[in-house]
Amino acid sequence: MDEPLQAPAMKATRTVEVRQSLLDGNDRQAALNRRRFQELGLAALNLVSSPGAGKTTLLERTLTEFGRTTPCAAVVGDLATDRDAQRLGRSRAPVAQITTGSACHLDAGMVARAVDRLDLAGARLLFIENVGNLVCPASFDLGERLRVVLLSAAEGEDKPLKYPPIFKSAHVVLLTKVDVAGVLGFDRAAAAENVRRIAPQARVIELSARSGEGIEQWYDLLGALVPKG
Ligand SMILES: Nc1nc2c(ncn2[C@@H]2O[C@H](COP(=O)(O)OP(=O)(O)OP(=O)(O)O)[C@@H](O)[C@H]2O)c(=O)[nH]1
Ligand SMILES: [Mg+2]
Repeated sequence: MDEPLQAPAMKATRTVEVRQSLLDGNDRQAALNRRRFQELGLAALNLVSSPGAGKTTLLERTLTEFGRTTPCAAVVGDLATDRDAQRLGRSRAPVAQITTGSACHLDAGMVARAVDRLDLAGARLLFIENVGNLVCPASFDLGERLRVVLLSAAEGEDKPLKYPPIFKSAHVVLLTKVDVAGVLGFDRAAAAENVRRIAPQARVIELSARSGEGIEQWYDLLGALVPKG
């Protein structure tokens, strides 16, 4: 009788231990990344959202417009293809694609290896576009200075209430695709209120990478983040 009762409990304990040591290892590498970015005079941003919330579209515009005066670089993670790296590379910024295979998030080691492939001379900001996923990236520090969570008008106002960990970990929340908020019946004020309830620490910016509404606020925030000197 004892055996079948004990086995699942032991398995659960081991799973927790393995997960904890994975996260500890990631935190150590994230600290190394953070120090490396500091030494390079670089501020790193980790962009997280569900698939299709508009990370790459915002970065395409940012690298072209903001990147004109402030050199930037990007690392982008997807399960497969280098489509996003190709899109971002049109700006002529240094870009590295990470293909994770089946992993649903980036970890600090993947970012370190991708950064090895980039010529970061002169770059002041490093954008890290995470794999589209509103759950797993919450637990993985990449060594970023700022975590930016995107919530698009197409997803509904309730996502901060339903996926709290990622929003609690955000420094900034971008409400994206506000150009189509009306047609989608997306209540911008209600969404911002839900973010404030779950993540009172986060700065909220409503923007559209398509129409350009709100984009100056985003650029002001990036400008303030650029390391001095
Ligand atoms: N109307 C509108 N559409 C947008 C906006 N930003 C992105 N889109 C569209 O949303 C779709 C997804 O955009 P992406 O930028 O590829 O989204 P993503 O978050 O990078 O997606 P993944 O990398 O797959 O997670 C594309 O069809 C974009 O054209 C916006 O501001 N307004
Ligand atoms: Mg993308």
